[in-house]
Amino acid sequence: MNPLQAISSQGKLGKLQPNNPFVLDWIQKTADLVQPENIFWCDGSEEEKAYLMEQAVKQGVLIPLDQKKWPGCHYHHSNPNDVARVEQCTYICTRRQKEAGPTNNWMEPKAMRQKLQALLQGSMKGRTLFVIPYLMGPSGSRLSKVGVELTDSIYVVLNMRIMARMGKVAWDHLGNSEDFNRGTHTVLDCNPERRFISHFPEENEIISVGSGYGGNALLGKKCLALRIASYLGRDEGWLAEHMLVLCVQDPEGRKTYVAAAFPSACGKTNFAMMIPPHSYKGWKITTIGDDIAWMKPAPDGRLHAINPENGYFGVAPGTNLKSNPNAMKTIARDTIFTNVARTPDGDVWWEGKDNPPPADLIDWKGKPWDPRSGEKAAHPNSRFTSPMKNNPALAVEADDPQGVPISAIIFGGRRATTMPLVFQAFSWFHGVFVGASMGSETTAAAVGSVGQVRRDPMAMLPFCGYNMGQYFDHWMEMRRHIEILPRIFHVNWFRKDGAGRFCWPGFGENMRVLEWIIGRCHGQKDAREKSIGWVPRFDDMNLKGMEEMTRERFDEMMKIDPEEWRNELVLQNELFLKLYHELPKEMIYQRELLVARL
Ligand code: OXD
Ligand code: MN
Repeated sequence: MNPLQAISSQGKLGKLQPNNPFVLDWIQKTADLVQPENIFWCDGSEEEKAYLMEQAVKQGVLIPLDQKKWPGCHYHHSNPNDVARVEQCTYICTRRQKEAGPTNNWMEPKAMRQKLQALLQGSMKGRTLFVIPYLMGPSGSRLSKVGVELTDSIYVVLNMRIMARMGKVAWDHLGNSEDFNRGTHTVLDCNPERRFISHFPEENEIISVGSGYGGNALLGKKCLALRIASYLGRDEGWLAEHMLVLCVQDPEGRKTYVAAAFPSACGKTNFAMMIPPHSYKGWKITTIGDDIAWMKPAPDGRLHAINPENGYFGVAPGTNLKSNPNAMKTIARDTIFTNVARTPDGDVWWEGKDNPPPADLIDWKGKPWDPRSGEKAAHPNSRFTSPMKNNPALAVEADDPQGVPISAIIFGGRRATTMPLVFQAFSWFHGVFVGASMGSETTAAAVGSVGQVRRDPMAMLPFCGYNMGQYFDHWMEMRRHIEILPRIFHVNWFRKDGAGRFCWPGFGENMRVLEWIIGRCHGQKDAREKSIGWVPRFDDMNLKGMEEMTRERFDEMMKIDPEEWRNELVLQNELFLKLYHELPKEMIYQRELLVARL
């Protein structure tokens, strides 16, 4: 018997050990370091889920909700110090600092490993080490990747089995190969002083300690599918992006696939699950993914995208039957709610849910909520974790190993000023510049101040696993490998008028913008050339039924204000100066062209 078997769990479950010698060797070394009492080898089965759920409830990690109202659903509240991604504790550990670039925290790998080694030493004494084999992407896809996460958090296991394809499917995909991501995670004592989300892209490895929060602890998501994958994508000729992917089907049955990058908590899930307004008879939107896209040129000459995930880790506040009816149906069963408010009889509530707050609400910190306190009942970054298959608008292509051919790429930020509702870039290079110079207001998805405009290139600032300047270069370079290039657009749903009201109603009405975008891709919609790109005129967009959208209001929403753009250029320059040494020349050229046009 090998030593790993000796410390494997005693019951019938938790025994799916692979034969892969690289996996076994690494787990043995990790187990020797963290010294767990048990090793539980997850198989991803329903039986295992029932067992782990029961254990999590016994341990008080999960609270079952009212099973009539919320079948299969559970509640979790986290340590109040651990509610969001921590960019200041997130590191890219490459041998040379230049490789990580000026937008990432960097530490020399040996130094970081030493620090982590000390923290990991004996950290799982008396605890169970769960082995989570998982596959990012559809089974059988040339784009999919295997990861193995070792964690001492049962909450992480139960979330990972929603977010990724977990169990035998991953071992089968891996076979005897050495090509898998090694992920080690432990919550330790959940102390922000001892919190490190460390990436070693050169070794395809992640070590995350001190946090149980989704983006820091579900290692398949931001750590592997974005930071490590972006690094791998650069070397292997593909793109790992913070993008939703959706399918638009028009009344003739033609399908067009769109990828869109928005920063965290800016409505990607809502956009990916959008229901078109009533007047759009015969139009249908289906969801391929709501957060991450892996895109690679395919033999048909087009850029094909898959969603590496298998579930949604969405922001609860603001989700309701008007903003996102499909999400409300998705979360109605088999969902884990984290840090929303709850009632003693097993209901959940958050700010912006359809109903007013029920009496006896317990806030996200577990205390009775006083509506007069001025405090939020649910944390602004409270979340739901739901299986993708619950989504009534799930695209049939979501599981297609070939992925879907992308016709349009949309970049978008949350901007109260400056940015019009929509414009189209003149070319691929100009589009890359538009994405690279994107700015957005910060949100509660990361610890720190909320509402400040910062540069967030391609919505990847917190997620790019290497030098951002090289990342722009990689985007430019992709042009040579894609025969039929997607068109590139920029949108802003959040512009405000002089009275501080949103210019555009958003949500389902975004279909009107999408229709113009699709039309542009197929050469069926007109536009006017402006300094910043191609913009729709009032008559180019379908605004039927939007009485409030007069020509004057439309013009105000689309205005390119010279003063605001002068300021924008200064702000863009801050990032470009930071990246100056690695910035592709084309980027500087595009900037000069914009200045000249403005
Ligand atoms: C997320 C994020 O959780 O971007 O998707 O923070
Ligand atoms: Mn995200």
